[in-house]
Amino acid sequence: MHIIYEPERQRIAIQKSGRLHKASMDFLTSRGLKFPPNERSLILPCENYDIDLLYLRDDDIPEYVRSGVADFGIVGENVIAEKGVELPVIEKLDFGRCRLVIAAPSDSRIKAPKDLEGKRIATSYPKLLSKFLSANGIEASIVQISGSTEITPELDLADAICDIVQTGSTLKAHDLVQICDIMESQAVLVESPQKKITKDRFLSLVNLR
Ligand code: PRT
Ligand code: ZN
Repeated sequence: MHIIYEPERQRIAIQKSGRLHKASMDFLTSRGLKFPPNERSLILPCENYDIDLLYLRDDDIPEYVRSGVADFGIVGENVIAEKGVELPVIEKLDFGRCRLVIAAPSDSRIKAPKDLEGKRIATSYPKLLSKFLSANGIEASIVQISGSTEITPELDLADAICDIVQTGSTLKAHDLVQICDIMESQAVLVESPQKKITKDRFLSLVNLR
């Protein structure tokens, strides 16, 4: 598909599918934006404003917004922090709330952060984990995997995990106990540092400026 670049249109990057998709759509429609039903398209034009939605993997949203390809994005603070991208936050959106924690099997000797010394920790958040470990003077090896970290201790790929927790039921199902918190997170509306004059139109439209 050939996408024509129309600089006067605003682009808002949101998660294509997953935990933040519906709440992101609901936020935009609650501010008056109307969208047609979408089956497969990765770019969805707004029906009543010069705005296009970009449907992306959440991990890609910070880079799209940083580079200015998207003017705005809705993404979890955890993802922005892991990518190490500085983006101005316009509004905290009060959904997608979760925590990044370290957890270990309940029968393990790992009960506190210092017990992680020399251990293997599986995570999809290697940068945030690495920062936490160095800030606490702990040397441990990071096992980087892309998801389902909770299974790694029982398969002996790791001694502990560093992952997102919301209700705690996944930890419980794998007999894992939280050792410490690394960060709290929620979805945020971020704007690109690349200025566009028309950006203010969107912000006043959604009553944010
Ligand atoms: O496909 P794409 O890359 O876009 O999506 P994804 O699979 O990477 O992310 P997705 O849809 O799972 O989550 C998107 C964002 O939602 C995350 O980056 C967080 O900001 C936020 N969020 C809120 C969560 C959770 N709650 C959550 N519970 N992200 C993940 N989880 C997972 C967690 O990884 C663990 O496996 O849910 C499990 C734990 O949940 P509880 O309720 O059992 O504790
Ligand atoms: Zn992702």
